[in-house]
Amino acid sequence: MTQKHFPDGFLWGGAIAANQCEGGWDQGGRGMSVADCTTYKPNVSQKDYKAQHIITSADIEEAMKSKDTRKYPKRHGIEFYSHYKEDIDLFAEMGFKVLRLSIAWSRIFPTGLEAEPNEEGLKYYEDVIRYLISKGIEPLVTLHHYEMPLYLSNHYDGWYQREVVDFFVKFVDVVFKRYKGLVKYWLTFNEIDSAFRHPFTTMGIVEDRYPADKLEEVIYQSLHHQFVASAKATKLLKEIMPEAQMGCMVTKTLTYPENCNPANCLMAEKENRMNHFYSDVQSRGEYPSFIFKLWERKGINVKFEDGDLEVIKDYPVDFISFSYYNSKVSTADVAGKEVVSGNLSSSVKNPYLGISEWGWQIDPTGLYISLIQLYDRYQKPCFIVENGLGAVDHIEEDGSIIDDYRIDYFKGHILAIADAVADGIPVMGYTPWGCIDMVSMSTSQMSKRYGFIYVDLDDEGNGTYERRKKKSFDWYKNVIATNGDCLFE
Ligand code: BGP
Repeated sequence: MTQKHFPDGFLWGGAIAANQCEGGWDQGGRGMSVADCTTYKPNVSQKDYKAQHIITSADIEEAMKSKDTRKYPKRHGIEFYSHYKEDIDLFAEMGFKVLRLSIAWSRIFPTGLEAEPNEEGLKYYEDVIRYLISKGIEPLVTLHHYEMPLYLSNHYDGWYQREVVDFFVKFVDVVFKRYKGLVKYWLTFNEIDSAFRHPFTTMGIVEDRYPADKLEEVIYQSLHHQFVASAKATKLLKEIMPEAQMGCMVTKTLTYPENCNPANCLMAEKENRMNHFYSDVQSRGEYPSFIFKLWERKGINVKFEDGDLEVIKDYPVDFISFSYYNSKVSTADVAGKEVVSGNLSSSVKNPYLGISEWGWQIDPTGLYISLIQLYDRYQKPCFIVENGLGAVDHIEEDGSIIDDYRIDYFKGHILAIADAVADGIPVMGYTPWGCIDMVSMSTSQMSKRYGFIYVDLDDEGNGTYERRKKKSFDWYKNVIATNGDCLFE
């Protein structure tokens, strides 16, 4: 049997996002972002992902008056804003080849409307990027990761109003010109398919501002604006830095049928097709026909401006990036079946899989299947830019953190990637989510930890922010040092 190998130059690393790690929410001239309004929600069921994310107009009013950072944990994150050198040193010690990070739009244009960008914000990211490069770490930058200036949400209906496309393109133009020659890999919208799951986080849409029967149309219209903005950003990238590459970023919510009952198979097929809709537009450059039919049936009217379809067609992404945490199971007959949670989704329980403390099903084979599906569909290089296990970690008396559960999780998933690589699928890299503990996206908990590095901070915001290596730190360091070979021994 031939020994499996990861390709030379495989981009091992980790992923973080400004809204969950940066903090410094009122420093450096940053404006308020939608993420500053999300509260710590320990009591919301993991199965009710809608309730984890819902934000009302009254919640926003209250958040705008408050300076509290405990109630709004994303305002402090893990203070990467001031700790970035220490954190990057630790990433470099693990041997990272790449770090996925995001730029907070509100740090560059505090309301989104300013005539000139905020130099302090631009300088901050330049410092971070240059520091990464000085340590041999390639930056992979997401332009829009679950935050936008709150002002645009309040005054332009988030992504619903067309002008926001121009505001975003202006932001992107400034960023590309400033970081030209420094950043090779870019992503436009993080998990663009979250539009319906949490419209506020994804596109600044406050659901109570629209009649319930209009909401779906509002979201599709906003999504169209994001697709246009993504294509325009890709066009700019090709003009400003032809050597750089743009990726889309989708949540891979792989759905299995519960059994071979054709009704269940059809249901799963339709869910997978809907999951692929977003990358279909961004990668193939075309809306799939079933969406037009769906809009027709539902009386949804999405306005396209002249040139929209052309720019989407002419500027598809170069590679497919995605997050993968769990698979799902579909059945036409849910009655009496146990329901489990997942990343932004719920499903009936799959009896063949283990489950995380947060009820997410653990399925490494599903990652291999996802890579097959995405590569067969698009024939473009794939990049796994999020994957990981949220777990409660315990500090032993001697100060160590023995997170074998996390090591097992990663081992299974990296071996699944190796299977895909052995099939000839071009996988560019792997950036596990939350390579350093940070505030959870859905519930704003700190206790849901993903990192190789522990951060001393609890759910109530108490702690020293001290960083500490977990057992998985050295384990991952060895995986990178051997380019994955240690896993095949
Ligand atoms: C993805 C998001 C991330 C991240 C991750 C884990 O959907 O892109 O921002 O946080 O999920 O989710 P959570 O933090 O809610 O556990």
